[in-house]
Amino acid sequence: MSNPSLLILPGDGIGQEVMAEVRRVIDWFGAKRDMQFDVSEDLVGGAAYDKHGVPLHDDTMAKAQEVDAVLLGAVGGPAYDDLDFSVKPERGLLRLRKEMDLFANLRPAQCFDALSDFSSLKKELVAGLDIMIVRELTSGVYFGEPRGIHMEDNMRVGINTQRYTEAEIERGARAAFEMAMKRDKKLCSMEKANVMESGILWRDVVTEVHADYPEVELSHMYADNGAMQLVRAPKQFDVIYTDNLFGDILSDCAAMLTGSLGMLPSASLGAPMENGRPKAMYEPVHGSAPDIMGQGKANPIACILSFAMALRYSFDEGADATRLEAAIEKVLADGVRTGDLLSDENSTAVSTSGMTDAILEALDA
Ligand code: GGG
Repeated sequence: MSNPSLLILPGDGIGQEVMAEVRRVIDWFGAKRDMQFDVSEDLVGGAAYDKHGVPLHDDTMAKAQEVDAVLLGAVGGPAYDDLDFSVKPERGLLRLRKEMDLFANLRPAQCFDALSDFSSLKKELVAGLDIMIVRELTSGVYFGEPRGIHMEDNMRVGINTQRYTEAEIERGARAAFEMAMKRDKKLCSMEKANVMESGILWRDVVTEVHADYPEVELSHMYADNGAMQLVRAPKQFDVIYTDNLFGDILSDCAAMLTGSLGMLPSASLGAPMENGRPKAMYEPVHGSAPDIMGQGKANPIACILSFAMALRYSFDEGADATRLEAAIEKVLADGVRTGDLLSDENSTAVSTSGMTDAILEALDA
């Protein structure tokens, strides 16, 4: 039987730095757990644009469709800000999500004990926090037509369209209810049904799907209230289901409850393939962070935790995913910190690779 295949797309900025660390973790699993992957690497985002003039080459797209899982770093950067939207680095990422049909984006926001003692937030607010945000990823305002900037009465007008079909809302809702069934059986759906037609439809469809999951306690919240509640009392939530744009914003908000955006992994899952496993891409929630690139300051944990999600959802290696997460928890408990994380006089400041050194050491122990 052939080894499971993994396509690595480091992308831009700190995406390249954190992915180099994930490759060390993959190597550890190969050497110490006899877990062999067929790993290939390719370009996406600005790096692909620099070489091919497009943010994702067709050959790379084809490879992504064939492998068992894609692991992506981050895309974007100021060097590409003035490019036409059709070739911006982010378009490479959106193409992968759309053409692989990765409609369910799982964004877990977990607060590790060692990071719960914020100066700006009360410890009891976030200690033990464990939320799963399910973001619809292939539709909504990111993809709706018409879109563009045109002239009207001698003025530029920018247009985006928020568009959802009931089928799109429904399949994401089913993924969210299934997730709730495996957890605390509580689902909060967030939209803006007070001001948006798509929000009204969203609320209707989620309520209809609820009939198939009577054990799950369903609530609805306007997304602006949801943002406030996330900061005010985040532990009221278990699973949150929301659309593409609100999901992007709310998960960044939730990230700060965990200590840093550098802590949040994600899994983007589609329909099952022939082998029964979902089409999948894993990436840290953070972007390319051009302000800290090349300085050894990036926190590799979000990307390493994304690999842990790949072990769990694509490779049926849940025990090894837990082993990796436990190693990260230990390292944080030991006070090892990249610059983005809360530290005190007992902490040990480390670089990007220093954090991985500590994680590998904990895995070895
Ligand atoms: N690793 C995530 C990343 O690179 N994000 C940059 C980006 O373009 N994100 C768009 C989005 O997820 O809304």
